[in-house]
Amino acid sequence: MLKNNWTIDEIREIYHSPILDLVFRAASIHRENNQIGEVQVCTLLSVKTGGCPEDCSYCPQAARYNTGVKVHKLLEKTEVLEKALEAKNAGSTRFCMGAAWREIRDNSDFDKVLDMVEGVNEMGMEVCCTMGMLTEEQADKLKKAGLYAYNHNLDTSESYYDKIITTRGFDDRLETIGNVRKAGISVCSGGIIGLGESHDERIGMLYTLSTMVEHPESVPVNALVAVEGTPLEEMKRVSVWEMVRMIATARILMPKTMIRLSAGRLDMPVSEQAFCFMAGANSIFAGDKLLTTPNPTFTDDMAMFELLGLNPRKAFKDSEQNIVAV
Ligand code: SAM
Ligand code: DTB
Ligand code: SF4
Repeated sequence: MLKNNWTIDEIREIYHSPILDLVFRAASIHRENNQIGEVQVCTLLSVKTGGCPEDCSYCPQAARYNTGVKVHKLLEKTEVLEKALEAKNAGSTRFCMGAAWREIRDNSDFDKVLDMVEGVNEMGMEVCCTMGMLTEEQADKLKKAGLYAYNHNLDTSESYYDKIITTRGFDDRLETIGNVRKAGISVCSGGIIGLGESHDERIGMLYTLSTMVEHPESVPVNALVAVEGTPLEEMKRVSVWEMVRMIATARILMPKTMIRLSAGRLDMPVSEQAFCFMAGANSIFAGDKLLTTPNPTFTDDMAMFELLGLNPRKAFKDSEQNIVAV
């Protein structure tokens, strides 16, 4: 049974339990609820990079920081479909397009995005977008075009939010997530650790996610990639134990959700990543680039899958909708 009335105290107790007990409990729950060894492979593509008006202190794409990212306007559909096919041929089943926008606007760029979504869906991949805030009507249009999932991270807890971002509020995030849900699109929402937040703030973020009326279908757990030029450039890399604690707690709270070991894998040896899979992670971003920062190569990841006996998850397993002949 899924539970969405977790209390902060219950979550705190789980989160602070001895690490081996925590991992054992999470691994047991993972086995009872999911196909063991199955890992969803997603690929990201930044379809519009940099120049974002927001002030998210972790983000290399905010226009106000000097980070040297190569800014470009919205890519053409043909280029996007080429990249999606490349990802599909490499074994990826979900393709996520990111745009450095504060919000989606009703303009010709949005029409182009709808076209891209349609194209990728026709290729038989789960299509995901992460493009900032959106309205109910925009979510409906994306759904009609074939969008499978929308990524919109809480990023951090409600209490720490204004230390990290001032150009929007935590409630704006919840509103967009609500619009995605109403349109019948799969919700992908998680956050970042290593922003200087306390344990209680990590617990607070997990509380918001796990007490949603429906748990998000996927929860990315990112380790901050500290990028030169951002206000958080000096932050220390989080330890594997912090990632494991976060992943294991998320797995216990949300047994059926895909928990994605997201940004930060480049610096993690296979042994550390194995611990995260043991703790319940069952999804990764593959391909040598995340949005703007490097990630392990497909070849390295396939070698890791072979070594750990992991198998890529098939597309559309949770839904009979959107299936197209391929
Ligand atoms: N602009 C949209 C938004 O903010 O929702 C979508 C793109 S934004 C780059 C997507 C997500 O990337 C953010 O919510 C954040 O969790 C993650 N992200 C950005 N910079 C990061 C970094 N340096 N380290 C880890 N995750 C990061
Ligand atoms: C998510 O939670 N992590 C991904 C994806 N969703 C969009 C993005 C990570 C970005 C890391 C920094 C970069 O490459 O620009
Ligand atoms: Fe813009 Fe998203 Fe980066 Fe924030 S995280 S600066 S909204 S691209």
